Amino acid sequence: MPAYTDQRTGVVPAVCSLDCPDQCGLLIHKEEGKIIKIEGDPDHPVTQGAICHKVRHLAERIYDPKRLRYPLKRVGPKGEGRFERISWEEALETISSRWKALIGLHGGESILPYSFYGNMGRIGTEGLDRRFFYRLGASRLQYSICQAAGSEGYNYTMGANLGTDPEDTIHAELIVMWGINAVSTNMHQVMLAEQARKRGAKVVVIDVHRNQTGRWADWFIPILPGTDAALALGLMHVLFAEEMVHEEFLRTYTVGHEELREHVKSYDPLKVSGITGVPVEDIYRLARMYGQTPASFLRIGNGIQHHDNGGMCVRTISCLPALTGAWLAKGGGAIKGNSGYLEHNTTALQRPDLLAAPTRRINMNLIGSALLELDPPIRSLYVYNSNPAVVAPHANKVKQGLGREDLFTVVHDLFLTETAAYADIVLPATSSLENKDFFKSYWHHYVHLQEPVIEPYGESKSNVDVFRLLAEAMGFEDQALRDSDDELIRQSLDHPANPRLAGITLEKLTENKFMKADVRPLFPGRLPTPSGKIELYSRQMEQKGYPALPTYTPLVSDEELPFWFIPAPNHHFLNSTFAHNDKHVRMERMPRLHMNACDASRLGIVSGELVRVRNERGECELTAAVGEDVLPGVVVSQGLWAGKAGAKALVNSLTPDRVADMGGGATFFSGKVMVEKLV
Ligand SMILES: Nc1nc2c(c(=O)[nH]1)N[C@H]1C(S)=C(S)[C@@H](COP(=O)(O)OP(=O)(O)OC[C@H]3O[C@@H](n4cnc5c(=O)[nH]c(N)nc54)[C@H](O)[C@@H]3O)O[C@H]1N2
Ligand SMILES: Nc1nc2c(c(=O)[nH]1)N[C@H]1C(S)=C(S)[C@@H](COP(=O)(O)OP(=O)(O)OC[C@H]3O[C@@H](n4cnc5c(=O)[nH]c(N)nc54)[C@H](O)[C@@H]3O)O[C@H]1N2
Ligand code: SF4
Ligand SMILES: [Mo]
Repeated sequence: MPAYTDQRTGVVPAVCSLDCPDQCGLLIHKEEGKIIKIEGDPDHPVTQGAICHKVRHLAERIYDPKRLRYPLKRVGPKGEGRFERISWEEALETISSRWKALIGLHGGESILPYSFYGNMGRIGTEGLDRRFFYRLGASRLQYSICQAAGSEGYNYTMGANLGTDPEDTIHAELIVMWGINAVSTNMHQVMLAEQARKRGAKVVVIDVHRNQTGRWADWFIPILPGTDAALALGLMHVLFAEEMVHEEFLRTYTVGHEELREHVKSYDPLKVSGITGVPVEDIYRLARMYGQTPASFLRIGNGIQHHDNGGMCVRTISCLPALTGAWLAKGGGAIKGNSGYLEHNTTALQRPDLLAAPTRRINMNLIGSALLELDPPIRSLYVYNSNPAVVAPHANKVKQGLGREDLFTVVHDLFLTETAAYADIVLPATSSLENKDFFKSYWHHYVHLQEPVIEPYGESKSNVDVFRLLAEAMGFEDQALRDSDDELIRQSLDHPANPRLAGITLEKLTENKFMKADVRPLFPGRLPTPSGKIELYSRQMEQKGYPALPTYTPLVSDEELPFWFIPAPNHHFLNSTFAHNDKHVRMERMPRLHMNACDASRLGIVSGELVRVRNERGECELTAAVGEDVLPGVVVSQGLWAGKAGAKALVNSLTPDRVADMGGGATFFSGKVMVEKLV
């Protein structure tokens, strides 16, 4: 079979590599070897031919003249962005000689890899890179910036990231989008909900911001930040009090329902209304809707878990479907994440045995403090698949750390990002359409194969290729660091411990491009919790010092400032990806601050005016958008702006680097700020 790269003109299949639950099947239209159009694969059961604007315009990013073509070395001060072209030989020689010297003097732990999911391909993102840094004996990164707190919380209740099959949610009769801006961040869940709606389902959105998802809902419920656990407990109070619980489901599939029944007596709607800002009658109305609809589905978003109390909040909400037995109805239940179904063989892929002795683990949410304060210090940082200068909390601390003269920094990326501006050496990365890799969604149940569809851009190289070259330059002779792409994919998919992947092989994927895992409904069945049941009461949590029952804990109020600040994602960027691409910046227009009309009029602020948002960590300038889309005392921005348009709009300069209650998670949405007119 000819390679897709040889096919100069025509349509070839692909998969979207971005950190987005939808993981779409794509069709790439080529002419003379160049991409001219990208569309959704109409034959993919979840994509159904539809994709977002971001990726419809992905070719603008792939052929953006600002894209990196060659390795670079820094010639100006750190952060300024002045670089000179060098060869790959010089780049590899510089890196390996610096690292050999550092390892000799200070040990491998003086080097820290920093990465996330700029590309979700498994061999390039958590494959050969892990092998390489294990072999190097580097400090290890705790991957906690995204869903860590919520996953841990959900897992105490359900045992793993296992939820409803999204394709079944067309049968749901009530859909609650809870802390998720799905119109922007999970558009195919919205398409599925639309199908359910046509059959009569109602859509409820619970959010601190009436954004496009709130506007799309049948019923939008505004809530105060960080109070969702109290709302969930209030709903449980009414469900038990009005006998709307599924007693048989509770007896058969849960532990601790008697304790929970007692416990939630104290969360009466009056008290809960005082905490959440949700009117008492709305709490009753929602509880009755939920209690009287067998096929109710909760889509639990990331918003609620980027808070000090985020883990417990998700743990609490995830108990709700057990009360009504919603798990038994087709399309009922909940999704926080579904990655538990598609587990591949991470031990074979990542080879933790290559690490000779345990090394320290560094929470990525604390990267600023880690660079500034750790003893013994981090002396070299290798960044790939991530842009920490923009995406990590407490950005001014991060930049100060990256600015350390004695820190040897290497950044591998497609663009000269804000992080790359601090690098000593910058390496050009291929886009996912130039590589081979396999992909698994953390929401739907499909596994995808990506084969290169275009030639590498300039001298750019994939993550896997770079780590193979670095291994060679370091003199590492292990076969594990020389395995081919195909071997890495085969080793990952060969996982007898997960029968759901049986039959999904490299060969079959090459033929089919995507395949659905063999996923069965959770009930009847045994969950991977200690008891095998849904743990409404969790001994595990008790042993770790958490309350054993779902509980509401108020946010940490670190400063006496008037506004909760929620810097959420936007529609046309993906985190900071696309924030450097003119087309996407134009579509998004400008960085805004949504505020309530009462607050704005008190401060003499009108829509369209520039305002300064600040706290003790930093400040930024945003354009006021005044109205009724947020409650008084709450301000919301959208998007991780970067490049020129984002020069003064670095929202993470304001966010706290406290860690959440679980998983070492981030608390992006638990900060406080003041807002003033910019005169
Ligand atoms: N267009 C686009 N799509 C994306 C991304 C992107 O940047 N842009 N990012 C991708 C990634 S990495 C992720 S993790 C997901 C994230 O996508 P989502 O799961 O949607 O999570 P967030 O967008 O972080 O937050 C969702 C919502 O939570 C709300 N929120 C904040 N605090 C609270 C609270 O205390 N209570 C309630 N009820 N709501 C609250 C916010 O206003 C926001 O509307 O999206 C992915 N998809
Ligand atoms: N204020 C605030 N901050 C947030 C969030 C928020 O909601 N609010 N969301 C947080 C969340 S949920 C997440 S997941 C993080 C995400 O943070 P990051 O993972 O850092 O996401 P991006 O900003 O998209 O950066 C990804 C980078 O990887 C590069 N890249 C893409 N493909 C490849 C590749 O194949 N190889 C290499 N070497 N590089 C590649 C891209 O060009 C891009 O610069 O941000 C977090 N930060
Ligand atoms: S970003 Fe999400 S919705 Fe857009 S194409 Fe990729 S997977 Fe699909
Ligand atoms: Mo994320």
